[in-house]
This record gives sequence, structure tokens and C-alpha cells, in this order.
Amino acid sequence: MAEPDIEVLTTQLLKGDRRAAAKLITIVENDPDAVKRVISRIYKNTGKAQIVGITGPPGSGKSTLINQLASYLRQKGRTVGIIAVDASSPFGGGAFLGDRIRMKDITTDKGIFIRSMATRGCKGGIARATGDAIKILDALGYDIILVETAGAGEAEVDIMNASHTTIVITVPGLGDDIQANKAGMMEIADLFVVNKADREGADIVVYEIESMFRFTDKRGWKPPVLKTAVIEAIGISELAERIDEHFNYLKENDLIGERLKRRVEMEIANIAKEVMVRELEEIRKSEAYKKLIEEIIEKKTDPHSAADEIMMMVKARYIEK
Ligand SMILES: Nc1nc2c(ncn2[C@@H]2O[C@H](COP(=O)(O)OP(=O)(O)OP(=O)(O)O)[C@@H](O)[C@H]2O)c(=O)[nH]1
Ligand SMILES: [Mg+2]
Repeated sequence: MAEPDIEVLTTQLLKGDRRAAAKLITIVENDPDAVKRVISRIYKNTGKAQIVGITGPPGSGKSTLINQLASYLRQKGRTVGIIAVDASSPFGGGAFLGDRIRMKDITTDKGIFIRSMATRGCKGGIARATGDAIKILDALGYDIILVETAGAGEAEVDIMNASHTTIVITVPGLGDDIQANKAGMMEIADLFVVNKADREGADIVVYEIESMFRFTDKRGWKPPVLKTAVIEAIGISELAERIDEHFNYLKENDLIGERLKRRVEMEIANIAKEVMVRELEEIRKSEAYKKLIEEIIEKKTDPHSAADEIMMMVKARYIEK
């Protein structure tokens, strides 16, 4: 996309234009070369939104919970952005329609923005693109951003690290393999939700999680364990309260800055890695690269010296842009 388009779109974004936000997210997903131009124009306007990550096994009710929570927050007058990473279930469906407290149509309500992002087809890594999409919605001026991801892969953990509050959902009656997965999830959780409490066994799961945290209160925050039946919106208002409570805890203890620092440290390393890999892939297609291979075979140079040369090429290519 041409430079002026990005300038126009970012200007519109900062004025609160949702359509500009949608277009810019498409750009950061598909055009790694344009990302820098987008983010550098809006970065100063980020840092205001409250970011909440929601993760948990497939089918645990993440999308339903987000639908209900978004509906609740809208009733409280807050603007809500939703980003769903690789979510198999669509948003704005049954949960909203079945909501007893009728809310405005999700597509016409200007205070809500929903976006799905697919791992496949996303150029340059889903964690980076999701981080950039969060920044775009933040710069749009939305109060709270809810991010859904499934599973506990490396990318998902990176995405969760972009949140102020990470909610880990679990449900009664999961298999052993999923239970084993829980250890990794435990570490990133600020808040646990045992969903589908309308089913048998929820109390046992609550007890299990609580007993794991009995002695680990060093952070000064003991992750609460909430029971919900989000399909009926049961537990949603308490969940909303606890999310804000955790955000206030971060603010009061100067932990927002600390989390930001940790995130930025990781983020710039990932971006630099992404840029280097991308440039390297281009260089591998070049004549100069083929020539280097020949020179190594002819013993005119060696692989390590050649790699140094390649690093110089990466740098030269990047500076040129
Ligand atoms: N009984 C019961 N069913 C629920 C509850 N919450 C969600 N469900 C159902 O569980 C199924 C999965 O819900 P989703 O919200 O799509 O779950 P998800 O975690 O987003 O699923 P993926 O995006 O596929 O990982 C749907 O059929 C929901 O209606 C609940 O509190 N109780
Ligand atoms: Mg989902």
C-alpha cells in the first residue's frame, strides 16, 4: 500500500474511525514492510486501553464469555475492542441474541469492534500482528480490548504477555492431556474462570486450582478463581469487577510500567528477528548469495566469513528501505 494511504488511514484512526482501524489491521497482517509506517505514526497514542487476554482449551467458552463480557461492559458505557486469534467459533452470534438484557446490534454499535485474526496467511508471525492490532485499537481510543487465543503455544504466551490481565478458562471434565497442559497456563494466569458451572464437577476444579495457589502469594496478588456459566451470563458482573480490581492492583503497585518494560523487551527482539529473517530470505534469492556459495566451494572464503558478509547485506538492504 502506498505511503499516503497509511498517512490518511492513521489520521482517521486517531479521530476514532473504526473502518480505518479495520483497514490498518489488514495492513499489519499482510504487509510486513508497511507495519513500521503504521505503528510509528500511532505509537504515541497507545497505552491508554485496558488489555485483557482470555485463553483456555477449545470449546471452554472463551467466545461466549467475551460476548457476554462485551455486552456487560457496553451497558456500563465502555467501548470494547475484541480480537480473536484463530477462534473457531464466530462472534456476535447466539450469545448476544440470547442475552436477556437486550443489547444493540453488534454490527451497528459504534462502541464495539470485532476482529478475527488467522495464524494462517498472517505474514510475519501472529504474535507480532496481534500486538500491532492491539495497538491500533488502543490508538482508536477504545477503553478495553479483549483478546481471545486458544492453547498455550509460544505465540499464545507472547500474545498473553501483551495483556494487563490474563484470564485462564477451564471447564469441568477435561481429559488428562489438557490437565497436563494446565501447568504452563497457571503461570500466566491473573484470574481463573471455571466455566460451565451449570455442569457437574465445577467445585472440584475450583478446589484443585485454589489448592495449587495456597502458598504462592508472593506477587501480592492471589489469582481469584471464579465460577461462571457464561451461556446464562452467570458470573459476568463479578468477572468484570475482578478484571478492574486486578488492573487497579497493577496501577497501585507501579506494575503497569514493569509489565510494559517486559513486553517491550520481548517485542523488539521479536521484531528484529522477524526483520532479519525476512531480509535473509530475500538475500538467499540473490545472485550475490549464489556467488558466495561458489566462493566457499572454491575455498576463496569460508562459511563464517560468508555469514558475516550476509549480515552486512541484511543491514544494507534494511537501511535502503
Ligand atoms: N453448558 C454450558 N455450555 C457453555 C457455556 N459456555 C459456553 N458453552 C458452550 O460451549 C460451546 C463452546 O463455546 P465457545 O464460546 O465457542 O468456546 P471457545 O472456547 O470460544 O471455543 P473455541 O474458540 O473453539 O476454542 C458452545 O456450544 C457454547 O454454547 C456454559 O457456561 N455452560
Ligand atoms: Mg472461540
